[in-house]
Amino acid sequence: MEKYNHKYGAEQIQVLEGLEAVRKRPGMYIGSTSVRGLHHLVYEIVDNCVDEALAGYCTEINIIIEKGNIISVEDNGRGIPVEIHPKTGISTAETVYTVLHAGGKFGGDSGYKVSGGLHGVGASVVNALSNWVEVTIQRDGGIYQMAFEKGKTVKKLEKIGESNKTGTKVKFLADDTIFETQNYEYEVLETRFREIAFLTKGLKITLEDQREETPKKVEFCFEGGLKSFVEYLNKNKEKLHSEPIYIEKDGEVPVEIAIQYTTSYSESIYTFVNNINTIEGGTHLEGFKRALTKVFNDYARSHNLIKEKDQNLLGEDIREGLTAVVSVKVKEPQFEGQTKTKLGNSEVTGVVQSMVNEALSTFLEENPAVAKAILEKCVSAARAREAARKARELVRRKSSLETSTLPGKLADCSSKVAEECEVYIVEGDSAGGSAKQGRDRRFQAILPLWGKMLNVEKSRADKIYGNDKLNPVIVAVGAGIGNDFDITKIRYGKVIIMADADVDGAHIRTLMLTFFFRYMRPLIENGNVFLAQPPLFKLSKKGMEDIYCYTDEGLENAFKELEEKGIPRDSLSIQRYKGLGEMNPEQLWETTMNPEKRTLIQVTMDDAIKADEIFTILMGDEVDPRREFIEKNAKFVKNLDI
Ligand code: 1YM
Repeated sequence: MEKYNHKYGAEQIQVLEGLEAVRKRPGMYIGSTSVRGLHHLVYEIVDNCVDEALAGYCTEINIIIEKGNIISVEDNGRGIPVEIHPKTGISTAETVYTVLHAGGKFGGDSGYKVSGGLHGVGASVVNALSNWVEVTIQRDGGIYQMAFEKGKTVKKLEKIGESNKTGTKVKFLADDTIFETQNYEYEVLETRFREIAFLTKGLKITLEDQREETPKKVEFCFEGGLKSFVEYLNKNKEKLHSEPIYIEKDGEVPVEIAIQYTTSYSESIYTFVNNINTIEGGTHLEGFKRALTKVFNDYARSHNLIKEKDQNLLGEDIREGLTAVVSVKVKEPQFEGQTKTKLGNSEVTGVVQSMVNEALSTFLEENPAVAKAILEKCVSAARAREAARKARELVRRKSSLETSTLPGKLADCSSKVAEECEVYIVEGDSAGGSAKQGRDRRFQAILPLWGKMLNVEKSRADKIYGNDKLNPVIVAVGAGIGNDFDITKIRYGKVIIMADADVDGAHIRTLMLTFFFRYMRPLIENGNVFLAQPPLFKLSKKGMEDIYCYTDEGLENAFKELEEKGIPRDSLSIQRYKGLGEMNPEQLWETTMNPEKRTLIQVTMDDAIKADEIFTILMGDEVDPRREFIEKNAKFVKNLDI
C-alpha cells in the first residue's frame, strides 16, 4: 500500500511539473502567446470534438464566445470516459486534462487524430494556460463535472445529476498573465470552423459571439464536403464547368479531392492532412500534380487535341485557372519544412496519384464537353507560356546590350547587400522626385512607376513581362516572376509601396499587392513587402516643432495632448496632405522614409484562402461582390478619400 502511495505521489508531481513546463514555455506548445496562440486554445478543444466526429460518434459542435472572452465548446459525442484510469489512479477525464500528451493514448484508438499534427497537444495544454477550466460530461446515464485553476484540479470529477444524453462541454478563460490579449477575433475563428466543416462532411458546427449587444451566430454544415469548399472558393470566379469534379476514396489512406477550373490565370490548390492546412504542400500534393499532368496529357494526345510533334503540356499549363482542395487522412503523419506544414510520408504520393489517375481519366471520358473546355484552356496557357518565354528573353537580350541592366528610372542605392537595402515603389514622377532627393542613397532605392497599369488578375505572364509599369519592378527586384521566381536573388530586403492616402493611391496599392500576391508570392510570405505610411496632417505653430499625424484618430490625440500642454486647437495651423507630391524632400524623409521615425506596415499572408478571395473580389470581373466588400470594409478605408 505504501509503495502504491509513493508511486501515486510521484505521478502527481510529474503531472504538475508537466503543466508547469507548459506555463514556462507556452510558445513551444501553442506556437506563440499572441492572439494566434489564443485561438489555438479553442482549436485544441474543438479538435477533440472533431476527432470524435471522425470516429463516427459526434454530429454537432457548438462554440460560444461568451461575455468576458470565456469560451464554451460543446459536442454530442460519447463524452470523455469518466472511470478511474488504471495508470494514474484518477478519472480518465481528469487524466486527459492534467497529463501532458495524454490524448488518445488513454482511450481506445479512434482512428485519425486531427490533434496528431501541428501543435496537437490537447486539453492539458489548454488547462495549463487557462485561468480556469470547467468540464461537464454526460455519459453512462450521469452528468459529471470537474474544474481546474491554472492547471491545478480544484474540483475532482463528481457526478452532479442524471442524464440519458451523451457529450462533453468545456468552458475556459485563457490566462491573462500568459497571453498578450484575451480578445478573440470572431472572423478568424469563423474562417477556421467553416474550413473544418468543409473538411468534415455532414458535421454541423455553430459559432456564436455573445460579446456585443447584438450577438452574431453562424452555422456550418456541408453535405457536399470538399465539393462545397471548392464552390465556396470559386463563388466570385467565372467557372469553366458548372460542377466541381469530385473524387473520394476510403482505405488505408482516405483521400478526398474536389477540382474546378475557372477562367482566371491563377492556380489555387489547398491541401490538408488530418484537417491541418499543409501550406508547404508535400507528398500528397506531389501525387496530385503528377496525376493531373499525366491524365490531361494522355487525354489530349489520344483525342488529338495536341499533335504528335507537339511538346507535352507542362504542369503549370494544366494548373492555370485551377481551384482544387486535396484532403488526406494519414495515421502517423510526418510533418517537415520550415513551418512543419509539409507532409513527408512518401507512401502517400502513390496513393493519391493512382487514385486521381483512375478517377480523373474516367471522368474525362464520361464528360467530353468539360474535358474539351479544360484542355482548350491548357493549350492556350501553353502558348502564352511560350510567348512569355520569348518576352522574357527579349527583356534579357535588351538589357544585356545596354550598359546597365537596371531600369532607367530606378535610382539605385549604393549598397549591394540585399538585406540592408530597400526599394520604394512610388507612383508618379513628382513624388518620385521628392523621394529621390529625400532618401538615404546608401541603402534606399527609388523606383518611380509610370505608364499604364495592367490588371494582373486578368493577364498572363507574357503580358506582365511586356508591361511598361511592371517590367521595371520585375527587373529591379531581380528575382523573376511566377514559377521562375527565386527569392534568393532579390536585390532588396524591403520592397516598400509608397502611394498617396487617397482612392488612387489605394488603387495602385491594391494593384501592386495583387501583382506581388500572384507573381511573387514568396516575397509576401517571406515578409519582404511593406506599405509606407505617409502622414495625413501636419500641425504647426511658431516656436513649436511640427507634428505629423497619420490617422484621424492620431490627429484627435495630438489635439488633446497639446491642449493639456496649454496649446489650444485654434492656435494651430493644420495642413492636410492630399498627396506625397505636396511634401518637400526633407518632409518626406522625416515622416515616411527615415527608418528611425517612420511606420511601415508589413504585408502578411496569414490566410492564403482569404487573401485569394479578397484579390479576386477586388480585381476580378464581378461587380456585386466588389461593391459588397467595399461597403462592408468601408470603415477601414475612411481615411482614403476626403
Ligand atoms: C468539448 C470537448 O473533448 N470530446 C470528447 C473527447 C473524448 C472522447 C469523446 C472520447 C474518446 C474516446 C473514447 C477514445 C476524449 N477521450 C479521451 C480519452 N470535447 C471533447 N469526446 N470515448 C470518448 O478516444 O477512445 C481523450 S479526448 F483519452 F479519454 F479517451
